[in-house]
Amino acid sequence: MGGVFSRLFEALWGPKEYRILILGLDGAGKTTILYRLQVGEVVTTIPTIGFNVESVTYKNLKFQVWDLGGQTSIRPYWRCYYANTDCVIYVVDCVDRERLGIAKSELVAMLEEEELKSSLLLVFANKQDMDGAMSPAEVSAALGLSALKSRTWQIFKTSALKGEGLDEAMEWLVNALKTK
Ligand SMILES: Nc1nc2c(ncn2[C@@H]2O[C@H](COP(=O)(O)OP(=O)(O)OP(=O)(O)O)[C@@H](O)[C@H]2O)c(=O)[nH]1
Ligand SMILES: [Mg+2]
Repeated sequence: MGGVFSRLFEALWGPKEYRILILGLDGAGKTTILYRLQVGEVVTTIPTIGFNVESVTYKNLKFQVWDLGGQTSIRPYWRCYYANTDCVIYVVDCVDRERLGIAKSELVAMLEEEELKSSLLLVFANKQDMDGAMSPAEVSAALGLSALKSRTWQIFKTSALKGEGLDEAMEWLVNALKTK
């Protein structure tokens, strides 16, 4: 029955566009990831004041991807974008050990928000190309991911610079959305 309605919906309004938010502390690599996903290249970024939003198609699914600025003063505005989010991509700079605690508290606060109750969570353990980068297991433990209840989540090691790990993560997302 649901299939009939979704086909009817698609016929009338076109395929559903999934909404993704890319969040994480400043400098984690969010904007670099957005444009890696969209144009497949590394672009030169400047710190994001506000947001960037782009349409990305992957495996025939359409995504509206929002990349929000991560500086301390901008983080309170993240919540303005939570409604109707299908997936949060939370980006962690794996060489920024000092701020892992802040990354955790921002993540925990975000996941408590009612509007994100049914959102999937993808964590990108980014900057894996750099010496001394923390492993996904270390990041996962530091963020307390295994304690998350009733949340579908996964962590991937990525290098936005080299374009590594992004395909695997998007593959997981496509499958997770299908079974959501
Ligand atoms: N070595 C390495 N550098 C990266 C990687 N991803 C991003 N960077 C660099 O990290 C810096 C910050 O990247 P941005 O994408 O601008 O970071 P952001 O998360 O959008 O930062 P805000 O907009 O301030 O929230 C840039 O110099 C990027 O080139 C990566 O995987 N490896
Ligand atoms: Mg940015």
